[in-house]
Amino acid sequence: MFQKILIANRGEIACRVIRTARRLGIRTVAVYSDADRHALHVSMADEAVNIGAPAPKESYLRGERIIEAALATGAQAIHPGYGFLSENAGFAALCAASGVTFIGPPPAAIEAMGSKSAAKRLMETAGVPLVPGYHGEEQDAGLLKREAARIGYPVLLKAAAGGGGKGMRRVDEAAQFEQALAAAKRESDKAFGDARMLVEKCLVHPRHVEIQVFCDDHGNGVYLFERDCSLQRRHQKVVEEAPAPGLGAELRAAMGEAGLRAAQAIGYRGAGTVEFLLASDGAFYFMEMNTRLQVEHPVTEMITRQDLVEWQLRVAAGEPLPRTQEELSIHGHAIEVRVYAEDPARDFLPVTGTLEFLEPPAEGLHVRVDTGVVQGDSIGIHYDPMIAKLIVWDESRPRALARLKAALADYRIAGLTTNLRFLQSLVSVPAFAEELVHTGFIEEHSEQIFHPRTADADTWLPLAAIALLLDRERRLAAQGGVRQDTHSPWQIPNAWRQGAPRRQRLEIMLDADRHDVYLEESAEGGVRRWLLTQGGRRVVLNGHLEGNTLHAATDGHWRRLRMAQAGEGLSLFLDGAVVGCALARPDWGDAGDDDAAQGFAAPMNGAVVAHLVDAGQTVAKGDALMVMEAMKMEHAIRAPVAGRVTEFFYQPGELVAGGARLLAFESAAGARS
Ligand code: MV4
Repeated sequence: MFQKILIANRGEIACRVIRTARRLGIRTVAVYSDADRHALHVSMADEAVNIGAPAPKESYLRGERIIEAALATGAQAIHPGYGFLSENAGFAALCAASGVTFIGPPPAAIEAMGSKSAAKRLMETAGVPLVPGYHGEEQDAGLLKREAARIGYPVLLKAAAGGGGKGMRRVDEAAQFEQALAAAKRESDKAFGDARMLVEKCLVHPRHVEIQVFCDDHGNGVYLFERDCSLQRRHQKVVEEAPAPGLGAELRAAMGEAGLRAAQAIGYRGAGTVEFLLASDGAFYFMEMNTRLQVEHPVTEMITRQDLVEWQLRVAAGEPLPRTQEELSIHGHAIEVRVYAEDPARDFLPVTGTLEFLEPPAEGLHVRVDTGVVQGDSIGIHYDPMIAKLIVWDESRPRALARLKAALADYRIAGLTTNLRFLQSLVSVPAFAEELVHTGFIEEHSEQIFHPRTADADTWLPLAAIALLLDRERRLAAQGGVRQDTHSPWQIPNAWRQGAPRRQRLEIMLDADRHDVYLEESAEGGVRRWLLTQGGRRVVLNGHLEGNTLHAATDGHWRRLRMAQAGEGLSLFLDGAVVGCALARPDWGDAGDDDAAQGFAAPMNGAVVAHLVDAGQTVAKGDALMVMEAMKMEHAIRAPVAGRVTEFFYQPGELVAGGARLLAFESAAGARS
């Protein structure tokens, strides 16, 4: 076994590999670009070597520099992770030529899988089922058209040098063929410098089911069952699970053995993944083979209870496979989602920023978080904006799904936009629980996913009201919104007015809808209660917060909800449903001195748009003093009484955290806030 290895990667996969190496007593060398000087993987490794500027081609793709670092530190092997150089045959060959073991397949195996058409011809000889089609070298348009007619429309034109959906074009009828072929060839030539085409029968909404295979240097090969990765968006995997829902033992064995044959057909070594299209009739067809450890390998690890990186290290060091096929079995069900710094509301635009608050769910038997970042880290422009992989496991798929929803509810991130709510909506689509997964799933259910039904206000509005009220109280108290004497009724920011009922108006955003409610607080036997009125509706509320759990009662019906800060407001999670809520604007109520006592707290995260008066300028009650933007709306902060602003604490353009004090105000009567 190796004494020291170098990890030629960054982020979560580098940390993950280091964790296994450390467990095996193997010393580790990290490599890092200038942008990753303080990254987690650097601090986790025993040694670290700078390999250049942030741009991947100046650092993580510099094969020679990486091998130089391995030789300089005495690393005997290099683990490439995924992406970067992990499927670069030239790099694998350079490692071998430099006397450094490449922890992966032989260069020839990488080469063989580099061309889709060559790969398919290889698979054909190995008896691996292919989609009915043509993948020959002859590219005459007339021949291709005749092949399409033989196959039967609709057909798919696929770039031989393509992959991952790039260079695919569907043709529904013969009349479109010539024009579509010409366009597909142009695109492929432009993208890959290679215009060769495959023609295939187009399968409607197939599933993406991939087989994890492993081969050693002693002629042993096993499959570690399958993963279903059908939930994809623009050919990026979003949800991966193992085993594939509804796959019977016979089909599992047939696909596993076909995957193994595919690997053995190319003299494979190490970890590999053979991707199949699974049609609704149970027929399966080879799609492509990936000659690296996949991002989604943890779901396989969770159900087989194997550490695939340990397998990689052992096999690369010449050891036999740690298990035989008979010693492998499936335990329970695992699901993985990828948490990204991206904005689903803006077509999944990657976002950059600082992870000001980062609290993953607690890990254990049922929850695993593979991440390469910690709170305070920035997500930049140079690399994939993945924050973490969240993997859950339980005895069954329904229980694993429940774990996933709870873990997503417990994943709290602030400081930049993430896809967490999108993921929660996606896995909450009933069809997902019903196992109706296929490659068109996200498109088919986009309405439910991207515009989840506006919450049932009857159920959620009272819960949102109590959640927002208690959360605001807690945040103000934590930010000094409550002066030292926390026992004085004057200091509790709960709209208490001497001699007046503690009644306040809240405008609540429930998902996309605004609701006006009134809350009148009273105390019975020391227990706080509120009467919520909205139109003719009256609900008695009780509630208290314990960390991020809200205990709330509506008319005596107690429930426990998870709460998470979400942008300007909160996400509330109950029974797998998730609802966003926020205070649409602060309750200035009937202007009174004590409004000023609330210290003009920002109603929610937002940005200052403009100051509308000068500091020191006398204003009348109700005059707008400044404008904030939040929840994509502008909010005027008004003078609760006649007086003057003595100081603005934030300038136009500055970001403001919810609850932060915006300005200092002196009423005409001399009361300061
Ligand atoms: C197909 C197909 C339907 N019929 N081939 C997409 C990228 C590449 N992995 C192959 N892909 C497909 N090939 C035939 N003959 C549908 C897809 C496909 C797809 C496959 C797997 C996962 C997600 C997908 C999303 C869209 C289309």
